[in-house]
Amino acid sequence: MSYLPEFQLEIVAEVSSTNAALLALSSGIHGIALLAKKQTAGHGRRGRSWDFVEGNLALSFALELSGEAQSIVPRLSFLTGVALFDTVRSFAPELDALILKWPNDLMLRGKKLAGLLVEARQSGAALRVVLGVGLNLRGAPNLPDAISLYEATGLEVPPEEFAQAFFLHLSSHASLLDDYTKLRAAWERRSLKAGETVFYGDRDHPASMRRATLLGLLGSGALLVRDEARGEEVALLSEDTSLRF
Ligand code: BT5
Repeated sequence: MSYLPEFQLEIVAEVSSTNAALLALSSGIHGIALLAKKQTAGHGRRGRSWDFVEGNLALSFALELSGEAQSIVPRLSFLTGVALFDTVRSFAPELDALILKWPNDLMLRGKKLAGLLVEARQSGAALRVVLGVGLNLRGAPNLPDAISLYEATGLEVPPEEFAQAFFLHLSSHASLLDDYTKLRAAWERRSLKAGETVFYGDRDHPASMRRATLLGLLGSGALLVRDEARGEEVALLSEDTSLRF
């Protein structure tokens, strides 16, 4: 079953947040994609801010899901991660140390190249889902762990071109939404390997970070790890947990 429409890309000069702009539309957002040349108040999870540098990608796309289709929401973020990874690779095939980091980051050489934010609102029987991608194409903000594609490769990829390539990759992988086992394998191939050491916790409180061994993804989208000190398995939920490696 195909859950993904053909996205219609709209480009605007400036917006506070592409996610907020799509969520503010009351209806008819299924299949709309919004690219902003400038984003002035982008946000991440739990109210964190997402910094924008001119020439970077600020892109959101929306779906309206009814009934059983609503169960694919956790899968959408993994599918988006896979498509994002492959899009970057298509522009920079030789790029090393590109890795997906649960739940929603694309890391390059240990630094954050892109972040993904999934927001959903119930609207009558339908669930409106907006997926937002921020990717440092041209410049990284002045943060210790941020990197841009330009600084890593010297490539100048226009955001519109990146967005078009991204939707091609998204649609070419869309059938993975029907098969979680395959989707998980595709995501894990582009991510850290089971058995690697990670640190998990609330990244806004570094002292809370705990050492663990990575075990793998669960069907719900949670990440299973073994806490080293406690010796027990813990399922991490994306809303309140960050990962470091
Ligand atoms: C995310 O949140 O990584 C999701 C970011 C999604 C941004 C897109 S842009 C288009 C759409 N419209 C929006 O308003 N949002 C989406 P989170 O995991 O909470 O990470 C946020 C943290 O990443 C911040 O607290 C900073 O530490 C870091 N950060 C902020 N801007 C960054 C950047 N440009 N590059 C790398 N790291 C950044």
